[in-house]
Amino acid sequence: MADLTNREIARIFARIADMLRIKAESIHRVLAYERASETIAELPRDVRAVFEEGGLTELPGIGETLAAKIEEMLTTGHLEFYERLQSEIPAGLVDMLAIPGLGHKKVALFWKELEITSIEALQAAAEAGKLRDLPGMGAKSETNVLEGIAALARRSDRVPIGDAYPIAMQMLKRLLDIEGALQGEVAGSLRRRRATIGDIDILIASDTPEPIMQAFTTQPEVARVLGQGSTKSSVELHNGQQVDLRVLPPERYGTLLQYFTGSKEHNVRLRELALKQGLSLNEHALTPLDGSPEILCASEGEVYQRLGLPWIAPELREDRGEIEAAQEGRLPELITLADIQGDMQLHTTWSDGKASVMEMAQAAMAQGRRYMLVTDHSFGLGITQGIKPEDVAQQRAEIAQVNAELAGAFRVLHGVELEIKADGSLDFDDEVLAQFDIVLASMHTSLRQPREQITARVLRAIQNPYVMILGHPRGQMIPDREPADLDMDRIFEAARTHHVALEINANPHRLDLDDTHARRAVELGVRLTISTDAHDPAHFAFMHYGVATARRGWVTAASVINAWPLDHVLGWVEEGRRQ
Ligand code: DGT
Ligand code: CA
Ligand code: CA
Ligand code: ZN
Repeated sequence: MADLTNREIARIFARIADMLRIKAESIHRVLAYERASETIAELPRDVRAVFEEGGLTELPGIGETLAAKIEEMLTTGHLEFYERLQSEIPAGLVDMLAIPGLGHKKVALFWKELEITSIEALQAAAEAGKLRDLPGMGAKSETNVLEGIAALARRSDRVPIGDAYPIAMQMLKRLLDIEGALQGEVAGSLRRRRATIGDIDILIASDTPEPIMQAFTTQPEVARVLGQGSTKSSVELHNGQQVDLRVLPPERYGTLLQYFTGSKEHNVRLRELALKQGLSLNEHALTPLDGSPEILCASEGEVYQRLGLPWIAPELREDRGEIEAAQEGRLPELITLADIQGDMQLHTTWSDGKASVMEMAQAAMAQGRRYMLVTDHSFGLGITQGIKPEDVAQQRAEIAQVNAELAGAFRVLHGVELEIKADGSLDFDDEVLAQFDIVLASMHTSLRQPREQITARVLRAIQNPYVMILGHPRGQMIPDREPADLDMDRIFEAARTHHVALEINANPHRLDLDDTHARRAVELGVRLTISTDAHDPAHFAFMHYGVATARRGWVTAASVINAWPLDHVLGWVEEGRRQ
Protein backbone atom coordinates (compact mmCIF):
# COMPACT_ATOMS: atom_id res chain seq x y z
CA MET A 1 0.00 0.00 0.00
CA ALA A 2 1.43 3.33 -1.04
CA ASP A 3 1.65 5.67 1.91
CA LEU A 4 0.39 9.01 0.63
CA THR A 5 1.56 12.08 2.55
CA ASN A 6 -0.52 15.18 3.26
CA ARG A 7 1.39 16.95 0.55
CA GLU A 8 0.59 14.30 -2.05
CA ILE A 9 -3.11 14.24 -1.16
CA ALA A 10 -3.25 18.04 -1.26
CA ARG A 11 -1.58 17.95 -4.67
CA ILE A 12 -4.10 15.44 -6.03
CA PHE A 13 -7.01 17.63 -4.87
CA ALA A 14 -5.39 20.70 -6.40
CA ARG A 15 -4.91 18.89 -9.72
CA ILE A 16 -8.52 17.69 -9.66
CA ALA A 17 -9.62 21.30 -9.18
CA ASP A 18 -7.49 22.35 -12.15
CA MET A 19 -8.85 19.55 -14.34
CA LEU A 20 -12.43 20.44 -13.46
CA ARG A 21 -11.63 24.04 -14.34
CA ILE A 22 -10.24 23.07 -17.72
CA LYS A 23 -13.43 21.04 -18.27
CA ALA A 24 -15.37 24.21 -17.37
CA GLU A 25 -17.26 22.43 -14.60
CA SER A 26 -19.21 24.28 -11.92
CA ILE A 27 -17.08 26.75 -10.00
CA HIS A 28 -18.51 25.47 -6.70
CA ARG A 29 -17.07 22.04 -7.35
CA VAL A 30 -13.72 23.50 -8.34
CA LEU A 31 -13.58 25.65 -5.20
CA ALA A 32 -14.53 22.70 -2.98
CA TYR A 33 -11.47 20.76 -4.20
CA GLU A 34 -9.23 23.80 -3.88
CA ARG A 35 -10.38 24.39 -0.34
CA ALA A 36 -9.83 20.72 0.55
CA SER A 37 -6.34 20.91 -0.95
CA GLU A 38 -5.49 23.92 1.21
CA THR A 39 -6.90 22.33 4.34
CA ILE A 40 -4.77 19.21 3.88
CA ALA A 41 -1.65 21.16 2.86
CA GLU A 42 -1.86 23.32 5.98
CA LEU A 43 -2.79 20.54 8.37
CA PRO A 44 -0.05 20.48 11.01
CA ARG A 45 -0.40 16.72 11.58
CA ASP A 46 -0.58 13.52 9.58
CA VAL A 47 -3.98 13.29 7.87
CA ARG A 48 -3.88 9.53 8.45
CA ALA A 49 -4.03 10.13 12.20
CA VAL A 50 -7.07 12.36 11.74
CA PHE A 51 -8.68 9.67 9.58
CA GLU A 52 -8.01 6.97 12.18
CA GLU A 53 -9.65 9.13 14.86
CA GLY A 54 -12.68 9.50 12.58
CA GLY A 55 -12.17 13.28 12.48
CA LEU A 56 -11.92 13.96 8.72
CA THR A 57 -15.32 15.61 8.37
CA GLU A 58 -14.46 18.00 11.18
CA LEU A 59 -11.72 19.57 9.06
CA PRO A 60 -12.66 22.85 7.36
CA GLY A 61 -14.18 22.26 3.93
CA ILE A 62 -14.18 18.45 4.17
CA GLY A 63 -17.65 16.91 3.90
CA GLU A 64 -18.71 13.28 3.47
CA THR A 65 -17.76 13.12 -0.24
CA LEU A 66 -14.27 14.50 0.20
CA ALA A 67 -13.70 12.47 3.36
CA ALA A 68 -14.54 9.32 1.39
CA LYS A 69 -12.00 10.31 -1.26
CA ILE A 70 -9.30 10.86 1.39
CA GLU A 71 -10.17 7.49 2.89
CA GLU A 72 -9.87 5.83 -0.52
CA MET A 73 -6.42 7.36 -1.04
CA LEU A 74 -5.21 6.41 2.44
CA THR A 75 -6.43 2.82 2.21
CA THR A 76 -5.81 1.97 -1.46
CA GLY A 77 -3.02 4.40 -2.39
CA HIS A 78 -4.98 5.79 -5.32
CA LEU A 79 -8.19 7.56 -6.29
CA GLU A 80 -10.39 6.21 -9.04
CA PHE A 81 -12.08 9.56 -9.74
CA TYR A 82 -8.67 11.18 -10.26
CA GLU A 83 -7.53 8.40 -12.58
CA ARG A 84 -10.67 8.77 -14.68
CA LEU A 85 -10.05 12.51 -14.99
CA GLN A 86 -6.45 11.89 -15.95
CA SER A 87 -7.50 9.70 -18.86
CA GLU A 88 -9.67 12.55 -20.07
CA ILE A 89 -7.45 15.61 -19.44
CA PRO A 90 -3.75 15.32 -20.35
CA ALA A 91 -1.52 15.98 -17.31
CA GLY A 92 0.48 18.57 -19.26
CA LEU A 93 -2.55 20.88 -19.33
CA VAL A 94 -2.52 21.11 -15.56
CA ASP A 95 1.23 21.83 -15.62
CA MET A 96 0.51 24.65 -18.09
CA LEU A 97 -1.81 26.29 -15.54
CA ALA A 98 1.26 26.96 -13.37
CA ILE A 99 2.48 29.46 -15.97
CA PRO A 100 1.85 32.92 -14.45
CA GLY A 101 -0.85 34.80 -16.33
CA LEU A 102 -2.26 31.73 -18.08
CA GLY A 103 -5.78 30.63 -17.12
CA HIS A 104 -7.85 27.54 -17.82
CA LYS A 105 -9.70 29.12 -20.75
CA LYS A 106 -6.50 29.75 -22.68
CA VAL A 107 -5.15 26.31 -21.82
CA ALA A 108 -8.36 24.72 -23.11
CA LEU A 109 -8.17 26.90 -26.24
CA PHE A 110 -4.58 25.85 -27.05
CA TRP A 111 -5.54 22.22 -26.48
CA LYS A 112 -8.66 22.33 -28.63
CA GLU A 113 -7.27 24.42 -31.48
CA LEU A 114 -3.64 23.33 -31.65
CA GLU A 115 -3.57 20.06 -29.65
CA ILE A 116 -0.96 21.55 -27.30
CA THR A 117 -0.60 19.36 -24.19
CA SER A 118 2.75 20.40 -22.67
CA ILE A 119 4.69 23.52 -21.69
CA GLU A 120 7.40 22.60 -24.23
CA ALA A 121 4.88 22.37 -27.05
CA LEU A 122 3.31 25.66 -25.95
CA GLN A 123 6.69 27.40 -25.96
CA ALA A 124 7.47 26.07 -29.45
CA ALA A 125 4.09 27.21 -30.75
CA ALA A 126 4.53 30.69 -29.24
CA GLU A 127 8.05 31.01 -30.67
CA ALA A 128 6.73 29.98 -34.08
CA GLY A 129 4.05 32.69 -33.87
CA LYS A 130 1.19 30.21 -33.95
CA LEU A 131 -0.72 31.54 -30.93
CA ARG A 132 -1.35 35.10 -32.06
CA ASP A 133 -4.06 34.21 -34.60
CA LEU A 134 -6.21 32.23 -32.18
CA PRO A 135 -9.47 33.85 -31.05
CA GLY A 136 -8.88 36.36 -28.24
CA MET A 137 -5.09 36.22 -28.65
CA GLY A 138 -2.63 38.59 -30.33
CA ALA A 139 1.08 39.31 -30.62
CA LYS A 140 1.12 40.85 -27.12
CA SER A 141 -0.55 37.89 -25.42
CA GLU A 142 1.78 35.55 -27.29
CA THR A 143 4.77 37.42 -25.79
CA ASN A 144 3.11 37.23 -22.38
CA VAL A 145 2.94 33.44 -22.68
CA LEU A 146 6.69 33.29 -23.37
CA GLU A 147 7.42 35.62 -20.44
CA GLY A 148 5.23 33.48 -18.20
CA ILE A 149 7.12 30.34 -19.19
CA ALA A 150 10.41 32.08 -18.40
CA ALA A 151 9.10 33.24 -15.01
CA LEU A 152 7.98 29.70 -14.17
CA ALA A 153 11.46 28.37 -14.98
CA ARG A 154 13.00 30.90 -12.56
CA ARG A 155 10.75 29.86 -9.71
CA SER A 156 12.37 27.71 -7.05
CA ASP A 157 11.55 25.64 -4.01
CA ARG A 158 12.20 28.55 -1.69
CA VAL A 159 9.30 29.66 0.50
CA PRO A 160 8.45 33.18 1.78
CA ILE A 161 9.97 33.85 5.20
CA GLY A 162 6.46 34.27 6.62
CA ASP A 163 5.74 30.60 5.88
CA ALA A 164 8.93 29.25 7.47
CA TYR A 165 9.43 31.54 10.46
CA PRO A 166 6.44 30.56 12.63
CA ILE A 167 7.07 26.82 12.16
CA ALA A 168 10.77 27.24 12.94
CA MET A 169 10.11 29.23 16.11
CA GLN A 170 7.56 26.71 17.31
CA MET A 171 10.00 23.81 16.80
CA LEU A 172 12.81 25.70 18.50
CA LYS A 173 10.65 26.37 21.51
CA ARG A 174 9.63 22.74 21.67
CA LEU A 175 13.24 21.54 21.55
CA LEU A 176 14.39 24.07 24.16
CA ASP A 177 11.79 22.64 26.54
CA ILE A 178 13.60 19.29 26.53
CA GLU A 179 15.84 18.57 29.48
CA GLY A 180 19.49 18.97 28.53
CA ALA A 181 18.83 21.55 25.82
CA LEU A 182 20.86 24.47 27.14
CA GLN A 183 20.63 27.05 24.37
CA GLY A 184 19.35 27.19 20.86
CA GLU A 185 18.61 29.32 17.85
CA VAL A 186 17.15 29.23 14.39
CA ALA A 187 20.17 29.71 12.07
CA GLY A 188 20.81 29.81 8.30
CA SER A 189 18.90 32.14 5.99
CA LEU A 190 16.11 32.48 8.59
CA ARG A 191 18.47 34.03 11.13
CA ARG A 192 19.76 36.33 8.42
CA ARG A 193 16.06 37.06 7.68
CA ARG A 194 16.25 36.55 3.94
CA ALA A 195 12.93 37.16 2.19
CA THR A 196 12.81 33.54 1.06
CA ILE A 197 14.01 30.42 2.80
CA GLY A 198 15.37 27.16 1.37
CA ASP A 199 15.53 24.86 4.38
CA ILE A 200 15.13 25.63 8.08
CA ASP A 201 18.26 25.19 10.24
CA ILE A 202 17.93 24.77 14.00
CA LEU A 203 20.87 24.61 16.41
CA ILE A 204 20.91 23.40 20.00
CA ALA A 205 23.70 23.35 22.61
CA SER A 206 23.61 20.16 24.66
CA ASP A 207 25.77 17.37 26.08
CA THR A 208 22.91 14.90 25.69
CA PRO A 209 21.77 15.02 22.06
CA GLU A 210 19.78 11.73 21.90
CA PRO A 211 16.49 12.81 23.50
CA ILE A 212 16.61 16.07 21.51
CA MET A 213 17.12 14.22 18.21
CA GLN A 214 14.39 11.80 19.18
CA ALA A 215 11.92 14.59 19.93
CA PHE A 216 12.87 16.39 16.73
CA THR A 217 12.20 13.47 14.40
CA THR A 218 8.91 12.48 16.07
CA GLN A 219 7.17 15.87 15.93
CA PRO A 220 3.62 15.76 14.51
CA GLU A 221 4.58 17.96 11.53
CA VAL A 222 7.22 15.46 10.35
CA ALA A 223 6.34 13.40 7.26
CA ARG A 224 9.70 11.70 6.68
CA VAL A 225 13.00 11.38 8.48
CA LEU A 226 15.76 12.03 5.95
CA GLY A 227 18.59 11.26 8.36
CA GLN A 228 19.18 10.86 12.08
CA GLY A 229 22.53 10.95 13.85
CA SER A 230 24.01 12.15 17.13
CA THR A 231 24.98 15.65 15.90
CA LYS A 232 22.73 16.09 12.87
CA SER A 233 19.21 15.09 11.83
CA SER A 234 17.09 16.12 8.86
CA VAL A 235 13.36 15.79 8.34
CA GLU A 236 10.78 16.68 5.73
CA LEU A 237 7.51 18.13 7.01
CA HIS A 238 4.02 17.39 5.71
CA ASN A 239 4.11 20.71 3.84
CA GLY A 240 7.32 19.68 2.05
CA GLN A 241 9.62 21.95 4.08
CA GLN A 242 13.00 20.46 5.04
CA VAL A 243 14.36 21.10 8.53
CA ASP A 244 17.92 20.38 9.69
CA LEU A 245 18.87 20.15 13.35
CA ARG A 246 22.42 20.23 14.68
CA VAL A 247 23.43 19.63 18.28
CA LEU A 248 26.91 20.28 19.72
CA PRO A 249 28.20 20.63 23.29
CA PRO A 250 27.78 24.12 24.81
CA GLU A 251 31.50 24.91 24.73
CA ARG A 252 31.34 24.68 20.90
CA TYR A 253 28.05 26.53 20.47
CA GLY A 254 29.63 29.82 19.31
CA THR A 255 31.43 28.29 16.32
CA LEU A 256 28.37 26.16 15.55
CA LEU A 257 26.07 29.19 15.48
CA GLN A 258 28.53 31.28 13.49
CA TYR A 259 29.07 28.57 10.88
CA PHE A 260 25.43 27.64 10.29
CA THR A 261 24.17 31.21 10.25
CA GLY A 262 26.18 31.77 7.09
CA SER A 263 25.98 33.10 4.57
CA LYS A 264 28.40 30.85 2.80
CA GLU A 265 29.96 33.97 1.21
CA HIS A 266 30.40 35.66 4.60
CA ASN A 267 31.91 32.48 6.03
CA VAL A 268 34.38 32.16 3.17
CA ARG A 269 35.65 35.68 3.91
CA LEU A 270 35.83 34.95 7.61
CA ARG A 271 37.76 31.73 7.01
CA GLU A 272 40.28 33.64 4.90
CA LEU A 273 40.72 36.11 7.76
CA ALA A 274 41.25 33.21 10.16
CA LEU A 275 43.81 31.57 7.87
CA LYS A 276 45.81 34.81 7.74
CA GLN A 277 46.03 34.52 11.51
CA GLY A 278 47.14 30.90 11.33
CA LEU A 279 43.74 29.49 12.33
CA SER A 280 41.34 27.14 10.63
CA LEU A 281 37.67 27.90 11.33
CA ASN A 282 34.81 25.43 11.16
CA GLU A 283 31.64 24.62 13.12
CA HIS A 284 33.58 22.76 15.82
CA ALA A 285 36.34 25.18 16.70
CA LEU A 286 39.12 27.54 15.68
CA THR A 287 42.12 25.26 15.17
CA PRO A 288 45.69 26.64 15.11
CA LEU A 289 47.57 25.39 12.04
CA ASP A 290 50.74 24.96 14.11
CA GLY A 291 49.26 21.99 15.94
CA SER A 292 48.52 23.69 19.26
CA PRO A 293 45.19 22.79 20.93
CA GLU A 294 41.93 23.92 19.39
CA ILE A 295 40.26 27.09 20.64
CA LEU A 296 36.64 26.57 21.67
CA CYS A 297 34.09 29.40 21.51
CA ALA A 298 30.91 29.08 23.55
CA SER A 299 29.50 32.31 22.17
CA GLU A 300 29.43 33.77 18.70
CA GLY A 301 30.92 37.04 19.96
CA GLU A 302 34.08 35.14 20.91
CA VAL A 303 34.50 33.84 17.36
CA TYR A 304 34.48 37.35 15.94
CA GLN A 305 36.58 38.67 18.80
CA ARG A 306 39.28 36.03 18.21
CA LEU A 307 39.47 37.26 14.63
CA GLY A 308 39.80 40.87 15.76
CA LEU A 309 36.27 41.89 14.82
CA PRO A 310 33.21 43.21 16.63
CA TRP A 311 30.13 40.93 16.48
CA ILE A 312 28.28 41.40 13.18
CA ALA A 313 24.47 41.29 13.11
CA PRO A 314 23.26 38.20 11.18
CA GLU A 315 21.18 40.33 8.76
CA LEU A 316 24.41 41.89 7.46
CA ARG A 317 26.26 38.62 6.82
CA GLU A 318 26.01 38.50 3.03
CA ASP A 319 29.53 39.72 2.14
CA ARG A 320 28.20 43.09 1.08
CA GLY A 321 30.91 45.09 2.80
CA GLU A 322 30.12 44.14 6.41
CA ILE A 323 33.55 42.63 7.09
CA GLU A 324 35.34 45.77 5.89
CA ALA A 325 32.93 47.93 7.90
CA ALA A 326 33.58 45.80 10.99
CA GLN A 327 37.36 46.10 10.51
CA GLU A 328 37.05 49.87 10.18
CA GLY A 329 34.66 50.24 13.12
CA ARG A 330 31.82 51.63 11.00
CA LEU A 331 29.10 49.00 11.29
CA PRO A 332 25.71 50.75 11.25
CA GLU A 333 23.59 50.95 14.38
CA LEU A 334 20.71 49.01 12.86
CA ILE A 335 17.09 49.84 13.51
CA THR A 336 15.28 47.44 15.88
CA LEU A 337 11.63 46.52 16.35
CA ALA A 338 11.67 48.49 19.61
CA ASP A 339 12.46 51.66 17.63
CA ILE A 340 9.18 51.45 15.72
CA GLN A 341 6.61 53.91 17.08
CA GLY A 342 3.93 54.00 14.42
CA ASP A 343 2.47 52.25 11.41
CA MET A 344 1.91 54.19 8.19
CA GLN A 345 -0.18 51.82 6.08
CA LEU A 346 -3.26 49.87 7.20
CA HIS A 347 -6.82 49.25 6.11
CA THR A 348 -10.16 49.24 7.91
CA THR A 349 -13.73 48.29 7.00
CA TRP A 350 -13.85 51.60 5.10
CA SER A 351 -12.17 49.59 2.31
CA ASP A 352 -10.98 45.95 2.29
CA GLY A 353 -9.88 45.71 5.94
CA LYS A 354 -11.54 43.35 8.43
CA ALA A 355 -11.83 45.66 11.44
CA SER A 356 -12.98 49.14 12.42
CA VAL A 357 -10.69 52.12 13.03
CA MET A 358 -11.09 51.62 16.80
CA GLU A 359 -10.35 47.89 16.64
CA MET A 360 -7.26 48.51 14.54
CA ALA A 361 -6.09 51.26 16.91
CA GLN A 362 -6.43 48.93 19.89
CA ALA A 363 -4.54 46.16 18.09
CA ALA A 364 -1.74 48.58 17.15
CA MET A 365 -1.53 49.78 20.76
CA ALA A 366 -1.29 46.18 21.93
CA GLN A 367 1.78 45.81 19.69
CA GLY A 368 3.39 48.83 21.35
CA ARG A 369 2.64 51.36 18.60
CA ARG A 370 1.84 54.96 19.59
CA TYR A 371 0.27 56.20 16.41
CA MET A 372 -1.01 54.91 13.08
CA LEU A 373 -2.00 56.27 9.70
CA VAL A 374 -5.29 54.85 8.39
CA THR A 375 -4.85 54.38 4.63
CA ASP A 376 -7.97 52.88 3.13
CA HIS A 377 -7.96 52.36 -0.64
CA SER A 378 -9.36 55.11 -2.82
CA PHE A 379 -12.34 53.88 -4.81
CA GLY A 380 -10.61 53.71 -8.23
CA LEU A 381 -9.03 50.35 -7.43
CA GLY A 382 -12.48 48.90 -7.84
CA ILE A 383 -12.54 47.48 -4.34
CA THR A 384 -16.01 47.37 -2.85
CA GLN A 385 -16.39 50.28 -0.48
CA GLY A 386 -13.17 52.05 -1.40
CA ILE A 387 -13.13 55.62 -0.11
CA LYS A 388 -14.97 58.10 -2.33
CA PRO A 389 -14.49 61.89 -2.13
CA GLU A 390 -17.86 62.21 -0.41
CA ASP A 391 -16.80 59.72 2.32
CA VAL A 392 -13.71 61.62 3.42
CA ALA A 393 -15.39 63.97 5.89
CA GLN A 394 -17.33 61.15 7.55
CA GLN A 395 -14.24 58.99 7.95
CA ARG A 396 -12.39 61.97 9.34
CA ALA A 397 -15.14 62.47 11.92
CA GLU A 398 -14.94 58.81 12.95
CA ILE A 399 -11.17 59.09 13.39
CA ALA A 400 -11.61 62.25 15.49
CA GLN A 401 -14.08 60.35 17.67
CA VAL A 402 -11.59 57.46 18.13
CA ASN A 403 -8.86 59.94 19.06
CA ALA A 404 -11.19 61.55 21.59
CA GLU A 405 -11.99 58.19 23.15
CA LEU A 406 -8.33 57.17 23.31
CA ALA A 407 -7.64 60.47 25.08
CA GLY A 408 -4.01 60.96 24.08
CA ALA A 409 -2.86 57.38 24.77
CA PHE A 410 -2.60 56.83 21.03
CA ARG A 411 -3.07 58.93 17.92
CA VAL A 412 -4.83 57.96 14.71
CA LEU A 413 -3.89 59.97 11.62
CA HIS A 414 -6.18 60.20 8.62
CA GLY A 415 -4.62 59.06 5.35
CA VAL A 416 -5.53 57.26 2.17
CA GLU A 417 -3.92 54.70 -0.13
CA LEU A 418 -4.34 56.71 -3.30
CA GLU A 419 -4.45 54.64 -6.46
CA ILE A 420 -1.90 55.55 -9.13
CA LYS A 421 -3.94 54.56 -12.16
CA ALA A 422 -2.60 52.83 -15.26
CA ASP A 423 -2.57 56.09 -17.22
CA GLY A 424 -0.57 57.80 -14.45
CA SER A 425 -3.45 59.90 -13.16
CA LEU A 426 -4.46 59.87 -9.49
CA ASP A 427 -7.84 58.94 -8.09
CA PHE A 428 -8.50 62.21 -6.24
CA ASP A 429 -8.13 65.90 -7.10
CA ASP A 430 -5.86 68.05 -4.97
CA GLU A 431 -8.77 69.60 -3.07
CA VAL A 432 -9.79 66.13 -1.87
CA LEU A 433 -6.18 65.19 -1.07
CA ALA A 434 -5.80 68.37 1.01
CA GLN A 435 -8.28 66.98 3.54
CA PHE A 436 -6.00 64.10 4.61
CA ASP A 437 -3.18 64.33 7.16
CA ILE A 438 -0.86 62.23 4.98
CA VAL A 439 -1.40 60.73 1.52
CA LEU A 440 0.20 57.40 0.59
CA ALA A 441 0.13 56.55 -3.13
CA SER A 442 0.51 53.06 -4.63
CA MET A 443 -0.04 51.10 -7.81
CA HIS A 444 -1.92 47.82 -7.94
CA THR A 445 -2.63 47.43 -11.67
CA SER A 446 -0.77 47.36 -15.00
CA LEU A 447 2.53 46.59 -13.30
CA ARG A 448 3.99 45.12 -16.48
CA GLN A 449 4.12 48.41 -18.37
CA PRO A 450 7.43 49.21 -20.13
CA ARG A 451 10.13 50.87 -18.04
CA GLU A 452 9.71 54.41 -19.37
CA GLN A 453 5.93 54.37 -19.02
CA ILE A 454 5.74 52.91 -15.53
CA THR A 455 8.61 55.05 -14.24
CA ALA A 456 6.90 58.19 -15.55
CA ARG A 457 3.68 57.06 -13.88
CA VAL A 458 5.35 56.81 -10.45
CA LEU A 459 7.32 60.04 -10.94
CA ARG A 460 4.08 61.90 -11.58
CA ALA A 461 2.63 60.64 -8.30
CA ILE A 462 5.80 61.60 -6.42
CA GLN A 463 5.58 65.11 -7.87
CA ASN A 464 2.05 65.63 -6.56
CA PRO A 465 2.43 68.03 -3.60
CA TYR A 466 0.11 66.02 -1.34
CA VAL A 467 1.71 62.60 -1.83
CA MET A 468 4.15 61.92 1.02
CA ILE A 469 4.64 58.15 0.97
CA LEU A 470 4.98 55.70 -1.89
CA GLY A 471 3.50 52.34 -0.84
CA HIS A 472 5.10 48.97 -1.86
CA PRO A 473 7.03 50.83 -4.58
CA ARG A 474 8.08 47.98 -6.87
CA GLY A 475 4.89 45.90 -6.66
CA GLN A 476 6.60 42.54 -6.17
CA MET A 477 4.80 39.58 -4.60
CA ILE A 478 6.84 36.74 -3.10
CA PRO A 479 7.23 34.20 -4.63
CA ASP A 480 5.05 34.77 -7.67
CA ARG A 481 5.24 38.28 -9.03
CA GLU A 482 8.39 39.93 -10.31
CA PRO A 483 8.83 43.62 -9.44
CA ALA A 484 7.79 46.28 -11.95
CA ASP A 485 10.53 47.42 -14.33
CA LEU A 486 11.14 50.79 -12.65
CA ASP A 487 14.15 53.05 -12.99
CA MET A 488 14.73 53.09 -9.25
CA ASP A 489 17.56 55.61 -9.22
CA ARG A 490 15.27 58.18 -10.85
CA ILE A 491 12.57 57.37 -8.33
CA PHE A 492 15.00 57.78 -5.42
CA GLU A 493 16.17 61.10 -6.80
CA ALA A 494 12.60 62.38 -7.21
CA ALA A 495 11.57 61.07 -3.79
CA ARG A 496 14.37 62.98 -2.14
CA THR A 497 13.63 66.17 -4.04
CA HIS A 498 9.87 66.02 -3.45
CA HIS A 499 9.96 64.99 0.20
CA VAL A 500 8.39 61.57 -0.37
CA ALA A 501 9.21 58.60 1.86
CA LEU A 502 9.42 55.12 0.32
CA GLU A 503 7.80 52.22 2.09
CA ILE A 504 9.25 48.92 3.19
CA ASN A 505 6.06 46.89 3.23
CA ALA A 506 6.40 44.40 6.09
CA ASN A 507 3.90 41.89 4.76
CA PRO A 508 6.11 38.79 4.23
CA HIS A 509 4.61 38.30 0.77
CA ARG A 510 5.74 41.79 -0.25
CA LEU A 511 8.90 42.97 1.61
CA ASP A 512 9.00 45.81 -0.88
CA LEU A 513 11.32 47.82 -0.99
CA ASP A 514 13.68 44.90 -0.63
CA ASP A 515 16.97 45.00 1.30
CA THR A 516 19.27 46.23 -1.48
CA HIS A 517 16.89 48.93 -2.68
CA ALA A 518 16.29 50.14 0.88
CA ARG A 519 20.04 50.44 1.30
CA ARG A 520 20.46 52.36 -1.93
CA ALA A 521 17.56 54.68 -1.05
CA VAL A 522 19.08 55.61 2.30
CA GLU A 523 22.51 56.13 0.71
CA LEU A 524 20.86 58.62 -1.64
CA GLY A 525 19.25 60.49 1.26
CA VAL A 526 15.70 59.15 0.87
CA ARG A 527 13.49 58.61 3.92
CA LEU A 528 11.68 55.32 4.49
CA THR A 529 8.59 54.08 6.29
CA ILE A 530 8.18 50.49 7.54
CA SER A 531 4.51 49.51 7.59
CA THR A 532 2.47 46.35 7.99
CA ASP A 533 -0.29 47.16 5.44
CA ALA A 534 -2.52 45.40 8.01
CA HIS A 535 -5.93 44.35 6.69
CA ASP A 536 -6.67 42.55 9.97
CA PRO A 537 -5.66 43.26 13.59
CA ALA A 538 -3.40 40.16 13.54
CA HIS A 539 -1.32 41.64 10.70
CA PHE A 540 0.29 44.23 12.98
CA ALA A 541 2.55 41.38 14.05
CA PHE A 542 4.21 41.48 10.58
CA MET A 543 6.25 44.52 11.60
CA HIS A 544 9.36 42.49 12.51
CA TYR A 545 9.69 41.20 8.94
CA GLY A 546 9.84 44.77 7.65
CA VAL A 547 12.36 45.77 10.32
CA ALA A 548 14.50 42.73 9.39
CA THR A 549 14.42 43.77 5.72
CA ALA A 550 15.52 47.27 6.74
CA ARG A 551 18.34 45.80 8.84
CA ARG A 552 19.46 43.73 5.85
CA GLY A 553 19.58 47.08 4.03
CA TRP A 554 21.88 48.63 6.69
CA VAL A 555 19.06 51.02 7.72
CA THR A 556 19.26 53.00 10.98
CA ALA A 557 16.28 54.41 12.90
CA ALA A 558 17.09 57.98 11.82
CA SER A 559 16.03 57.24 8.22
CA VAL A 560 12.67 55.71 9.13
CA ILE A 561 9.82 58.20 9.62
CA ASN A 562 7.71 55.90 11.80
CA ALA A 563 10.63 55.31 14.14
CA TRP A 564 10.32 58.99 15.07
CA PRO A 565 8.10 60.40 17.80
CA LEU A 566 4.77 61.70 16.53
CA ASP A 567 5.67 65.40 16.80
CA HIS A 568 8.71 64.88 14.55
CA VAL A 569 6.48 63.09 12.04
CA LEU A 570 4.03 66.00 12.11
CA GLY A 571 6.93 68.41 11.63
CA TRP A 572 8.04 66.39 8.62
CA VAL A 573 4.51 66.62 7.22
CA GLU A 574 4.49 70.41 7.69
CA GLU A 575 7.83 70.69 5.94
CA GLY A 576 6.47 68.62 3.04
CA ARG A 577 3.41 70.84 2.71
CA ARG A 578 5.61 73.88 2.32
CA GLN A 579 7.71 72.32 -0.47
P1 DGT B 1 18.81 28.44 2.37
O1 DGT B 1 18.62 27.26 3.22
O2 DGT B 1 19.03 28.10 0.94
O3 DGT B 1 17.75 29.46 2.52
O4 DGT B 1 20.18 29.17 2.80
P2 DGT B 1 21.10 28.93 4.06
O5 DGT B 1 22.01 30.09 4.14
O6 DGT B 1 20.28 28.62 5.26
O7 DGT B 1 21.98 27.70 3.60
P3 DGT B 1 22.05 26.19 4.11
O8 DGT B 1 20.84 25.74 4.81
O9 DGT B 1 22.50 25.40 2.91
O10 DGT B 1 23.28 26.19 5.11
C1 DGT B 1 23.18 26.90 6.34
C2 DGT B 1 24.47 27.63 6.58
O11 DGT B 1 25.53 26.70 6.72
C3 DGT B 1 24.92 28.49 5.42
O12 DGT B 1 24.33 29.77 5.47
C4 DGT B 1 26.39 28.56 5.65
C5 DGT B 1 26.73 27.23 6.19
N1 DGT B 1 27.22 26.37 5.12
C6 DGT B 1 26.54 25.41 4.48
N2 DGT B 1 27.33 24.82 3.55
C7 DGT B 1 28.51 25.45 3.60
C8 DGT B 1 29.72 25.33 2.88
O13 DGT B 1 29.88 24.50 1.99
N3 DGT B 1 30.72 26.18 3.22
C9 DGT B 1 30.57 27.10 4.20
N4 DGT B 1 31.57 27.91 4.49
N5 DGT B 1 29.45 27.25 4.89
C10 DGT B 1 28.42 26.45 4.59
CA1 CA C 1 18.83 26.89 5.43
CA1 CA D 1 20.37 23.48 5.89
ZN1 ZN E 1 -1.59 48.45 -1.25
